[in-house]
Amino acid sequence: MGSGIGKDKSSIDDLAVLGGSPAFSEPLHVGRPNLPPLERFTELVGQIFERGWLTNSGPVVQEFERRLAERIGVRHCITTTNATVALELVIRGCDLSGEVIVPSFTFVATAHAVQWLGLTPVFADVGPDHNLDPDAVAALINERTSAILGVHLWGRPCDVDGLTDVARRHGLTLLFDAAHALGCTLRGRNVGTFGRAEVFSFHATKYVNSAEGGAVTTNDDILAERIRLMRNFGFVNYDQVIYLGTNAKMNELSAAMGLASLEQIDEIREVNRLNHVAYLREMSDIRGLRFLEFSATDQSNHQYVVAEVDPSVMNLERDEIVSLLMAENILVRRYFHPGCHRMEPYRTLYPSAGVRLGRTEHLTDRIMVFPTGRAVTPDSIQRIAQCIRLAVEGSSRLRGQIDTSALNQLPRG
Ligand code: T4K
Repeated sequence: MGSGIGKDKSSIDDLAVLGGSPAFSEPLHVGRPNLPPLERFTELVGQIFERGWLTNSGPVVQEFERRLAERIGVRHCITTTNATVALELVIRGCDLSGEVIVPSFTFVATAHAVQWLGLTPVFADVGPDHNLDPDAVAALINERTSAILGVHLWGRPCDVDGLTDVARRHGLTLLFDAAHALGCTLRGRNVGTFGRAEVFSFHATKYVNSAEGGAVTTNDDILAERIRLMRNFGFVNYDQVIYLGTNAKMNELSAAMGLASLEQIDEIREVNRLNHVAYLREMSDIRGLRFLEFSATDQSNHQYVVAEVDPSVMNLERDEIVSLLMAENILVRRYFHPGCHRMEPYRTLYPSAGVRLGRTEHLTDRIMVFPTGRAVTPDSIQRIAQCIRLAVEGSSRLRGQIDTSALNQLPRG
């Protein structure tokens, strides 16, 4: 996992885009898993081998669910194969129909879950906090609307009060995609307890990881029962099926990874928080680069280090600085470029959505996300800052000269 720090750079000519050697000899990724101690994982796997019980709500899954529910302070936590499927179960479990209002500024899974079930995702713009703007949501409600699906982007909670108010006034179901927000709070209350249900992701790149995995949390007993049935083909006992179902079960090996990962979250939160502080310290003086801040009173997992590039001040486009950093082996990401509404099938299905998504388009053209977690050290953050500082100082020489075409052709892992 070492990032292999290369030679120091002292002038613009040392930048890799101008022929210098990369700042890092190995790629520094966004989303490197914060792996739990191998001994703890193998201890749990050893127990799984002894029991010979691999899936179908085994003891490790049950323990993972119990600990998550306890930590979040919610009555039900139901794990699944991943968060995308968890969203689908929730949407189906709530009997939604017609239109569901979602942000376009999110990972495409949020919209896909709605579209996959034959409903229509209606994209609403976000506010300055990058989350759904309740006024923009209210303006899109009509007789076909059945729900609002907010996303706590970057782990910063939505305007829950504002969205709850809109949902109540119009009799809509309110759900949250909390894939980024495990361990985050809003005025002291844990994410995972809002709306009718919330959905978490335990993908390898997440704060808590089970390699692949997700969960639904809810205080709604009826919905919880439906989701438990749906994730296991609708079986209520050995032979009896009483509900339409699918196979969305988390297996014991994933749960072992999840449990071991959950046990280290306080330590990872602190690593992430200190990295965030270091990014702010090293780069707050760089013109045209503004890091997203987090509430001082609420808790965050600091899983994402997010910055906005202002090209008119930096004198470089976001994609130019991203390409320049990639040449240095700093694989910053353009989450969530270009916005769901500009991806297929949505751009073809809903071609006019962009008209009302001014802030979304502004952000998706300017945001970049930096590596964090255990894979990042204060030294590496200093090194990243050095590259950006040299680029900004030499921007008049670099502007328009950096080839950004490769960004749209990067293979997926
Ligand atoms: N809602 C929201 C708001 C979400 O952000 C997501 C997922 C979901 C719903 C759906 O959750 P799941 O159904 O996945 O549970 C990644 C993840 O694949 C995705 O789970 C996540 N959001 C999204 C924000 O990030 P990519 O496109 O960045 O994946 P990828 O494969 O490029 O991985 C990122 C980097 O992580 C790689 O460059 C290297 C590193 N990596 C990755 C994996 C898988 C590792 O070092 N080891 C690994 O095992 O989407």
